[in-house]
Amino acid sequence: MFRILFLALLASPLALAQIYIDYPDGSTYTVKEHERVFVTPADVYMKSSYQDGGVYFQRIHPSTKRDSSYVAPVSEGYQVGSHEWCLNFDTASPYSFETATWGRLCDTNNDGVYDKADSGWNG
Ligand SMILES: [Ca+2]
Repeated sequence: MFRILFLALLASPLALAQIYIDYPDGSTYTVKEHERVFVTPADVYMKSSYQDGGVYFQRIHPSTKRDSSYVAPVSEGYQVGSHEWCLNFDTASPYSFETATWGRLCDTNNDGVYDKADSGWNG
């Protein structure tokens, strides 16, 4: 199980596409601006050093942050990679791991649409 941690980012914003995390339980979290996400199977600690030479490690716990409401994509219910899933996938949704999966399994000629020209088409 990977732990997802959030820390405030002090650098300037880099911009960009909205990033969100899909959890196995179906919940999601949309990463806010200035947040950093660390995904690791290991325990993570924050180190504090004191002037007297003391060093203190404080364990950072996995994030429990979730978006307030989760809306299941319309393609949910079809087996990932199936003809129906490929057809019903919302290609206008924010880029995600699912989008990458759709591109790999459905849009095999990488033209942005799933149709007869793709090798997995069986409609
Ligand atoms: Ca295609």
